[in-house]
Amino acid sequence: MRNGAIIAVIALVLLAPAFPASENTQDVSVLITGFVPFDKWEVNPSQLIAEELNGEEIGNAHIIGMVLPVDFNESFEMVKKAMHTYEPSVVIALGLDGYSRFICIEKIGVNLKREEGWQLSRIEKDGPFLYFSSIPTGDITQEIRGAGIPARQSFFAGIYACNFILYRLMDYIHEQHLNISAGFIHVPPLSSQTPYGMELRTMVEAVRIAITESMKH
Ligand code: PCA
Repeated sequence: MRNGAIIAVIALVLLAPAFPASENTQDVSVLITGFVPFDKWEVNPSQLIAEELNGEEIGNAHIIGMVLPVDFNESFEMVKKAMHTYEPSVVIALGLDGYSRFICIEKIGVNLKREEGWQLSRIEKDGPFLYFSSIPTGDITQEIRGAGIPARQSFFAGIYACNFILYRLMDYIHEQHLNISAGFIHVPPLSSQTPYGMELRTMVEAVRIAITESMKH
């Protein structure tokens, strides 16, 4: 009897990983952020994408879309709070690159920011010069292109709010040892904004692909 009980416990322990509890299949969350309009851009497509994806289910992930102010510290504080509230396994921040005609999957965040009057300073005084994003940028680029959407990997996210959020995100994840894949995607303007722009639904589709690929890692 005693031996039987021990064998049963051992069998349960060994078999458990093969039969994950069914409640575990829906509780992954993905945080997608966009920015409000800035400079001459009266509409920021990254905001519209985050709003559109908010509440959507992709695979077994629940998407949380949020919109950030174009303010260095305030934007990152909001992301940090959301990471603690929702405990996402993937965070992808989005922003507008007004001069691009591609979806740009950013690979690198640099430790530089542009202040008022084009003054340059470090984001983190003693931080590393760069961080790599931890979403699979190559696979994402390939899959988005495979869907017929113009996309490329980019190795410079600029020195403004978008690069800042990418750098701070990677720095925080690194410092806190969080198990989160994170990265940044720049989108072009909407086709209603410039002749070289892209339709909103195409951009939303590209970000869905990025989420799917990021969840595989
Ligand atoms: N694009 C800017 C900031 C906000 C946005 O959407 C950038 O590329 O830094």
